[in-house]
Parts: sequence; structure tokens; C-alpha cells
Amino acid sequence: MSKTYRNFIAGEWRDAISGETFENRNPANWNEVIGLFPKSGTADVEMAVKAAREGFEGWRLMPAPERGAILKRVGDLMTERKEEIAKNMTREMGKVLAETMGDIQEGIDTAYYAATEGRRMFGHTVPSELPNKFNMSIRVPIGVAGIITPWNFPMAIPTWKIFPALICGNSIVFKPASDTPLTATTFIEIMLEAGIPPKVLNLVHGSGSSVGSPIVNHPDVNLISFTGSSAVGKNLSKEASDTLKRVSLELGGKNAQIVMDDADLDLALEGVLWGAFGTTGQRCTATSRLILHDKVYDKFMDMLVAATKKLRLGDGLKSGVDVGPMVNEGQIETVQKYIKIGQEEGAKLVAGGKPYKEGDCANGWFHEPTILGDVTPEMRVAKEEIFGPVLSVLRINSFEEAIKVLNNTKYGLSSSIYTRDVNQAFKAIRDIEAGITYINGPTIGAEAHMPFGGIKETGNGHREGGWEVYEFYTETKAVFIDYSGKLQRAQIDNY
Ligand code: UN1
Repeated sequence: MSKTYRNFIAGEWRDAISGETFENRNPANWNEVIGLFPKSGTADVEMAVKAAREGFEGWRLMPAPERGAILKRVGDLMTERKEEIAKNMTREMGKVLAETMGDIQEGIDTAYYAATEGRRMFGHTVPSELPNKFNMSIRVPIGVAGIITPWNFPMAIPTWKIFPALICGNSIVFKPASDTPLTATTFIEIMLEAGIPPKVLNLVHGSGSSVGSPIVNHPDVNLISFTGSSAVGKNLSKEASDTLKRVSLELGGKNAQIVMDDADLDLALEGVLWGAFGTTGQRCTATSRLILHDKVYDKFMDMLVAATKKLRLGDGLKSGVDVGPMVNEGQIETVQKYIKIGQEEGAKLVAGGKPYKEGDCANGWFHEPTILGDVTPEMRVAKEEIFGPVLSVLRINSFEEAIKVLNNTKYGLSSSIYTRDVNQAFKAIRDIEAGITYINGPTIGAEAHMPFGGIKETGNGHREGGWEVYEFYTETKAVFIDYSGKLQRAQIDNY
């Protein structure tokens, strides 16, 4: 019998009002059911938002450093339970244990960073243009935060959103991806154990249409933070405009690594393997394109194809496995579709190309790491997000051409260049259209205290991580204190 899990709403663990559930299965072995989770809907969301509104009233009045002390305990508990959570995360979404451990560490770092931000939360004091008058701006919480997260970083991404929201004094309605409800449930348990007041946290499991949409449309939800596809993000943005919500969108990517002719090729090889096939390519920041200088093209391709063929596929819990399964059958189908499109457009399949069903992998959603060579900039596989272990390789003859090819996509999340030429590196920092640029490193490698996000159709201008995110979760209030004892009319009495 599979264990049945619940929502956490209004201070209690509850079934969905419908009484229905959905299954959570292991992508490395589809026969293994991890648990049953509540299939919630509008009525559950309604109850969660009401509770969050009540929870907000007390939470917003707690001094931010005290809220920070609770988040510090959250980080400590996550540290204690790191391995156990990581194993369950690998079971529910597939990436290898080293990566799920890293995912939780990203959450721990975010907890400790947010905890100390409670002691800063800076505003400004500036002089008034009138005598005997004091001006300052302060940060105030906004209210109920609707948090909608994907399955590829089941701990890190919820923490990127929920910790800053909490430290700023907001309450939470959280809808995790339905592929990773177990990690989300453990995360809520830990936050409650650390001392976050129950009504401040509300967890509602279910689909985007039946839970996500009611959260986005609810007039009492004040802001939405969403990570997912650009198509969903655009719809969400439209829905949220009816109630003029503040919305932070972290969407698709078509990230590229440039390798120039002067690059350290061994280093660049390690980078592209990690960037393209880590998390089985299922990252917003995955290296989806390799932009390779003509002078090193053949040599580097030989190195790359040989190394890719050595990658070991398997259950991410087993040691020695490099690449875990894809999250579900739908993702395999998308990858297959794009490999076909690429070949029809004239790209050459040089490694992988097929789902993988050998030995222990027979019952999972495994796919061979795949490389498409001779890709040209106008092909769909050079421009569209695939979200799987597929790398498109493009040939360039100069630095200028490399930048032009890199920028030839509607996305702008992460980017990378391998070169030993410092002038070229700085020009790349200036000219690449992306929110993140790595020099001599892969397209992956966010750190909790650095801003994370992209330009163009990757987002709507907000950043997660770093201190920018604390601006998103607060309103700025301008405060004027007149201690002159008389009416002073700005712009009139002083001119
Ligand atoms: C994502 O794929 O949405 O730096 C987040 C990185 C990861 C985070 C990726 N730590 O790529």
C-alpha cells in the first residue's frame, strides 16, 4: 500500500476536499509508487488563502531578525536531514544523488543568507527639501505570496522564493510541481518544526489548471512567483493582470557555451558535459548549444563524442551513475520530437538519439545523451528550448560571429565562454544578451547571494537570489516626518 500524503492548510494536514488523489512515481522505475497526494482544487485554494491572510497579520509584526532566527533553524534542520531528503528527491525526480544533495545545499545557503537579511532590510534616509522635516523609505511586507514551482530543483527553487517572502513578512500559499510533491511536503514539515507559525504556510498539491490558476486569480493573493515554461508564464501573467498582482517569472532558456580557438579544451569539455547532461539536461540553465570555433571544431567534437558515449545512465541512487532518467514520459517524447526535427532540418546525429531501456533501465524514462552536429543558427534545434539531454553544436569563425549566434534566440538566461583572451572575455560580458554570463565555467552554477534570472522571454525583469529578490517581496513606503509644528507645503513654501 502506498502512503497517502496531505495538504497543509490552515494549520492542519488535510485531504483534498474532493477526496481524490494522484500518484507520484519514480522515473527510474515507473513501477515504484512513492506516494499518493491530494488532487486539490479551487475550494482548497480558497481555504489556504484565507488562512494565509490570517497568518500574515501576526507574522508581519514579528521583528525581521526574529523571523531570521527561525529561518536559521530551518537551515540547520535541512542540514541534519540533507541525505534523507536527497535520496527521496532522487526517487521522485531522478537526478543523481550528488545533484540532489547540491539542490538541498542551495536551499540551506539560501536559508542562512535570508536569515541574516532580516538584520538588514535596508531603506534609505535622505534629506528633506524643507526645514525640520525627516525623510526615509522603509520596506514593508506585501501580504499573501502565491508560490508555484517546477520539479527540476524541488528544494532549491521553492527556497529561493519562500525564504525571502517569509523574511520580508509575507505569508505563503505554495503549489509545488505535481512530479515532486514529496520534497515539498518534507520542506513544509521542516519549516513548521523550526517554528514558522502554521497559518503562515499553506501547501496545496495539484495541477497547474486546478490549483495554480485559482491561486493566480485570487484577489486576496498579492503576488506570484513562478518558475516554469515561457508559454505558461505568459498566460499566468495575463491572468494575474486582472487583479494587478506583482508577478516574478523565471522562464525558459536556450543557453550556449562558446568555445574559442584559444580555449583550454579539456576544461571546456568538462564544462559542456556538466552543463548539457547534468540533471539530464532538464535545467533552465542547461547548456543546450555549443558554439564552437572552426579551428578546434573537429578536434573538440571527437573529444566530446567520445566522452559523451562514456557517460553512464542509471538510477541516480546508484554510485557511478552520471545521468539519471528524465522526469516523465512526456519529456522523453519532447526530446524525441526535437531530435527528429533537427535531423529533418539537416543536423547530423553524432551521439545518442534514442530512449535507453537496457538492463536496470528497462522500467524508467531514460534517454541517451544526444549530440546534434552541423546545426545552423536558423534551425529550430538552435533556437527552441528542449529541456532534455540534447546538445546542438554550431560552427563559428570569429568572436563576433559567436556572439551573434549566441544572441540569436528569444531567450536570455545563462551563457558561457571559454577563452584565455581577457579582452575577448570582457567583450563577451558586455555583448552577450543574458542575465548570467560565466567565463571559463559552464552555464550552471548559481550561488544563493548572486542574482539569478534572465532577459528577453526568460522573464519579466525580476531576479531571484541576491539582494534584489528582497525588493520583490516588499513594498517601499516613503515616510515624511514634519517636526516644524507648522504646515510646510513642498514645492510651494520653499520656492
Ligand atoms: C533552474 O534550472 O531553474 O545554477 C535553476 C544552476 C542551478 C539552478 C538552476 N543551481 O543552474
